[in-house]
Amino acid sequence: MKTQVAIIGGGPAGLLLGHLLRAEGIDCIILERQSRAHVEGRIRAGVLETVTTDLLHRLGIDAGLNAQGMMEEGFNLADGERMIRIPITALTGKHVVVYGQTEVTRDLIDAAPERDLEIVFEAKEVTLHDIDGPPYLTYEKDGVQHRIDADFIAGCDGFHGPSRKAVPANRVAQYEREYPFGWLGILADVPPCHHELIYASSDAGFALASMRSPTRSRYYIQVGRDERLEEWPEERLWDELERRFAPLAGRPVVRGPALEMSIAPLRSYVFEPMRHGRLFLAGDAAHIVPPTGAKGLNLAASDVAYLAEAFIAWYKKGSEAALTGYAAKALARVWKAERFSWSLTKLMHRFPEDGAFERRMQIAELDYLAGSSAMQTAIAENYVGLPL
Ligand code: RFL
Ligand code: PHB
Repeated sequence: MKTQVAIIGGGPAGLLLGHLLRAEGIDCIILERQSRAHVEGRIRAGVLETVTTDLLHRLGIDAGLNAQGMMEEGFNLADGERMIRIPITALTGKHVVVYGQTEVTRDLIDAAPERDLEIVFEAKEVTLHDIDGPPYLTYEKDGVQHRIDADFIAGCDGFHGPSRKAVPANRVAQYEREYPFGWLGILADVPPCHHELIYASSDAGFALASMRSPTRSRYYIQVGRDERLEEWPEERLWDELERRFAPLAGRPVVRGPALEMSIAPLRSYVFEPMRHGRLFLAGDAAHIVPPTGAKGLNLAASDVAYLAEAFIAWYKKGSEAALTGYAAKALARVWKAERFSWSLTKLMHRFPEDGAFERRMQIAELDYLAGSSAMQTAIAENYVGLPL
C-alpha cells in the first residue's frame, strides 16, 4: 500500500494531523496500536487553549465542544487558606475551555469515516524503515503482515511509541527531569467544589480541583513516586482531598463513586530535533510536560498545526521551507511551555528534598503574585497559551 503521510498513533496529535491533511485532500493513514474502545476510554487532560479549540472549529468537528465546553475566565492558586484568582480573560482577552481529551478524541474518531480518514486500530508491531527515505512502515493486523510506503512518516505515538527510538542515538539530544511524585486522579459524577479550577498547595501536598461539566468532577492529588493504585481505596482518596481543600472554607468536596482512578508520574522531557530525514515527531512522542500547566495536549495540537501547514505547503506549492523550519518553530514554543509547566510545578508542590528555605521561597513568590498584576499577567498569558 502507498500513502503520502503515514501517521503512527491515534491520540490527539495523530488524529488532528490526519484530519488537517484530509481537509486539504492529502492522503494519509493512521496506525494505532490500541483498540478504539481503549483509546476512547483513556482519561487525561481537560483544559483546551484557543490554539486547540481553533483547530476543532476550523475542521468543523466542534458540535460537542460548542455544546458542552465550559468557557473559563479565570483559575485559582491556593496556598493554605489563601486563594489567589488569576483573571485570565481580564488580563489577556482570552479564555480556556474545559472539555476533556477523551471527548476530543471520540469526536475526532467519530468524524473520520465521513472525511475519508482511515484509522487502523490494533495495528501491532509497527516498525519504521529507512527514515532517511524513501521510508516505509510495516505492521501486523489480525496475524497478517502489511507494508505501507510513504513520502513522510509522522511519529505521533506518544512517549512510549517506536518513532523516537527509530532515530540513531548519535543524532539526538535529550533533556529530562523526573519529579519525585506523581498525580493520583479521580473522575466522579459529583458537582465540582468550585466553578473554576483550583491548584492548591497544602501541607499534605498539592491537590487540583478540576471538572468536566457542572455535574462531573476531576480531582488530583500529589502522591509519592512509588505509590500504587492498590494503596488508594476511594474513601482514602476522598479523605485526602477533603483534608487538602479543607483550609479553603466553603468549598466542600462532594464524594461519589469513582468512574476512573489512575496514577501518572510527573516528568519534563524534550527530544531534539523533532525531524530526522523523512520522520517528523509531534506531541508526547517528542516532549513531555508535568500536567500542572495543562500544556501537554495543547502542545500536541500546536505541533500538528505547524506540521500540517508544512505538509500542505510541500504538496500544494512544492515548497520545502516550512518542512525544513518545522523542528525549530515547534521547539521554540515547546521550550516556553516546558518552562511554564516546570515553574508552576515547583511553585505548587511539596518536594521531599526541600527544606524551610525553599518553602519560604514558594510563599514569597505567591505573596508577590498576589499583589502584582504584572506577574499575574505573565502567568495568565502562559496559561491561555502563547500565540502560534
Ligand atoms: P498520546 O495521547 O499518548 O497518543 C499516542 C498514541 O500512540 C499510540 N501508540 C502507538 N500506535 C501504534 N504503534 C505503536 N507502537 C504505538 N505506541 C503508542 C498510543 O496508543 C496512543 O493512542 O500522545 P499525543 O497524541 O501526543 O497527545 C498528547 C496528550 O495525550 C498528552 O500530552 C496529555 O494527555 C498529557 N497528560 C495530561 N496532560 C494534561 O494537560 N493534563 C492531564 O491531566 C494529563 N494527564 C497525561 C495525563 C498523559 C498521560 N500518559 C501519557 C500516560 C495522564 C496520563 C496517564
Ligand atoms: C484535568 O482536568 O484533567 C486537568 C486540568 C488542569 C491541569 C491538569 C489536568 O493542569
